[in-house]
Amino acid sequence: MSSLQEIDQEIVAYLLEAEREKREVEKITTKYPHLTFKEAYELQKQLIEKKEEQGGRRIGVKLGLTSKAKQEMMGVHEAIYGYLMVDMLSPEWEPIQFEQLIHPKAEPEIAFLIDEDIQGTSVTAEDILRVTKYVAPAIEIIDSRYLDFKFTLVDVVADNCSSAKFILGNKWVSPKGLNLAEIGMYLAKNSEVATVGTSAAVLGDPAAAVAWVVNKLGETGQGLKKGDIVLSGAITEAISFQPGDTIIAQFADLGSVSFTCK
Ligand code: 0L1
Ligand code: MG
Repeated sequence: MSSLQEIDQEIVAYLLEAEREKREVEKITTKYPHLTFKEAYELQKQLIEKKEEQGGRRIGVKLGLTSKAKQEMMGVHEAIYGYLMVDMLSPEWEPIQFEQLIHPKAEPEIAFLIDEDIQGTSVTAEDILRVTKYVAPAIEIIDSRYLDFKFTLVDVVADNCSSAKFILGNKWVSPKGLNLAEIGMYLAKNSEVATVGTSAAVLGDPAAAVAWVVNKLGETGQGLKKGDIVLSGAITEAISFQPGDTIIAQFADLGSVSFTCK
């Protein structure tokens, strides 16, 4: 019988290899159905540490399952979080290479640039606005390593919440004076509107979502650092794209962000 440590190493290697080889794989709970939510975060931590050992660098945090609709779909009542690594950040002018991904989808989000370390377990949306230098329009490209994007909560947390790439718009604005809970937006593919939403879909207010993740990190003695980027969660459902497609997310007050897939 394998020790827990051996199983963890095996799972982390399995997920990293799937990502490296751009190959979808069976979800880990098929082989290990008794893994818990807590163990999933431990696996995620080990996966990120492995990426760091291989030269990766954390540059922030992302939230997932922030909309009630997605939570209900997964049968959960809480959001989830993962980490953003430097190689996930793709400049707006650089095409996304489809062949470097498995079955990517794009979703619109609001990014926060944190200007002051913040840690705690009773952090509020107001605290987040106080330490946020800028907000910006963002598109997250999610690319679950699992077959057909099908997984349980445990699977997706261990897989760093399907993180793959993200793109930030070039208009960064102070959140002061903005009503971040009521930003309307649409996501278009090849000039056709694909989804429409408002930022209230993100736990009622994206700043409250960022407060949620800080409080969650606070439970394990972590927090956000000055310079961190936070992707606060998808405002609408994610859409698939193919080589040749151009995706744009247009936000009221925040401007737009786009990418082309090659
Ligand atoms: O960023 C996200 O909302 C993704 C969370 C994981 C669920 C998914 O891959 O759809
Ligand atoms: Mg997302």
